[in-house]
Amino acid sequence: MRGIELIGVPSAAGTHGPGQEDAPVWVRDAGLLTGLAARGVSVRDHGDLPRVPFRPDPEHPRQQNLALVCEVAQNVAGRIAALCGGGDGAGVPLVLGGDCTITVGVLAGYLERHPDAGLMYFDGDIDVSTPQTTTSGILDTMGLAHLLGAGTPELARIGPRYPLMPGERVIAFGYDFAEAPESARAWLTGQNVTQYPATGMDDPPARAAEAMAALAARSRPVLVHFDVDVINSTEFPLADFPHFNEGLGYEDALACLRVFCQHQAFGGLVITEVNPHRDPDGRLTARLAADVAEILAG
Ligand SMILES: [Mn+2]
Repeated sequence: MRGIELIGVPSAAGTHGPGQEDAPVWVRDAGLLTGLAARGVSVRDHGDLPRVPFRPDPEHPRQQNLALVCEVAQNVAGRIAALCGGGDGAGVPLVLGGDCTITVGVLAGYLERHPDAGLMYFDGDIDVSTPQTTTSGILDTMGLAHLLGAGTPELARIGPRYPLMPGERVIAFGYDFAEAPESARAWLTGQNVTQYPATGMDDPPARAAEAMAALAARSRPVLVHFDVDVINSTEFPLADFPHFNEGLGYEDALACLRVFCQHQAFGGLVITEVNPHRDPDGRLTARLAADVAEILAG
């Protein structure tokens, strides 16, 4: 069993309201750490990066808080590169977000050590908006676009190369058509990103195994971006931005996560978009934390 290098990124810089800046502490305390310890998983907890609460940014309506988002991403990149550089004894990174834009920073750091890495983008959204095409200006709807080199150069060019990821090394898994217009899906196809939308998906764990095998065959190790909004909010309303009656059921989503994280090529997990404000009594987060601990223990 490999150990875990844990880091929290308490940032809501890239989103539309408060909450996610408190997620890393919330998830740790919901039983993640005790669950991992109880299963004998060795965890090195590197603490949290500086807390970045949400703030409005009316001066930049098409790229809200871009400078802050880039600063957080740069910080994350530096920390991840250092954590992954610990030699053979280094565990796999487990990153607790924070909004979705932190994954751009995680990848930027990860690629310093793993230039052939793949990305399983397990998310209820397609995230291919750009400051040119957006209506909201919210950067956490733009993460995948920037990873693939589109969007604003300040964010797309933060890593060791440009674009950060070739499309062939990315799979978009679990987004719903309701949040992904045909034009966005076509753009992603044009980037050679293989897609497994949740809409109409039969047997999600089997599709997850197929997707993971395909990605691992052309890119290793595989980093898993897990936005909890990939889970139907009607059943499990923990995500910052709800997706009601869309996406995967809780059990199916966690079964897919299990497939990704227990694959031989698995190389790290980023958990994003947990909003403690959606879970006042902590029950949803406790369930998620227990299941994630069980999955990571293998
Ligand atoms: Mn999402």
